[in-house]
Amino acid sequence: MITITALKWVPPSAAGQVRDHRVRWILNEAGWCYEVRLLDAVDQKSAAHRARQPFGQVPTLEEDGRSPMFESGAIVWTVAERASVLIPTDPAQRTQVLEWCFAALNTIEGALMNVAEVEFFLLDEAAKAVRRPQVLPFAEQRLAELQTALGDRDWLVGDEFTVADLMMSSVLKIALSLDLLETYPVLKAYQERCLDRPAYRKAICDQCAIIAAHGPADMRYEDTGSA
Ligand SMILES: N[C@@H](CCC(=O)N[C@@H](CS)C(=O)NCC(=O)O)C(=O)O
Repeated sequence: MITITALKWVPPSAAGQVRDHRVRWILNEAGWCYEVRLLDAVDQKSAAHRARQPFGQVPTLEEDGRSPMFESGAIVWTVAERASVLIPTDPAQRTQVLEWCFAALNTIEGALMNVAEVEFFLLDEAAKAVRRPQVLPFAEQRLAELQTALGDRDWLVGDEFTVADLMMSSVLKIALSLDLLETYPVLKAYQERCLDRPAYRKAICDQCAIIAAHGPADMRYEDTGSA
């Protein structure tokens, strides 16, 4: 049995964005069933969860007889490899897929998250106005470079959708939520192509159903530890 972790609730604007959608997506692509352990803020801090995820985050994946895993990219890659889905058999292409997975999570996601932190988490408008020009041009540069690298190809590696496209299109959801993709029509079309998969749609639908069934009180943000 496979068990993943997800958050009980996030603000509606973040529904469909929480990174367990990546793990749900690859498990759906593999056709592997899984259960979900829902966490609130207290659970995230618990020793039991820290043993699975040192930073108290989601997602994680546990499976009977195997060590628990954290980091969405590592989980997606490992499931894809074990299930032999969305990973080319050709060694050179396989290496390219791995490169693009790291590029998605390191080169692109970091740049986009800097902008997301300004737009979604900084509350002070004056602070936003100072920070935005420090991070936005760099994110835009990365998107432009990615668009150039993709060129007129449908997929990042080879002729088929791979886990590189799964990871990159998931990361580009951050750009979409920031309205940054309009300027990059090739990337926008690429992302739409990647997300047009039943396994993705089911992942998002399942995540959003859990979030809709809960509310902020379920997250026990203010728990004092006395309960
Ligand atoms: N690099 C990690 C990032 C995980 C992450 O940022 N998870 C967020 C949800 S999308 C989380 O758990 N946030 C709650 C927290 O950090 O306390 C991964 O890709 O798995």
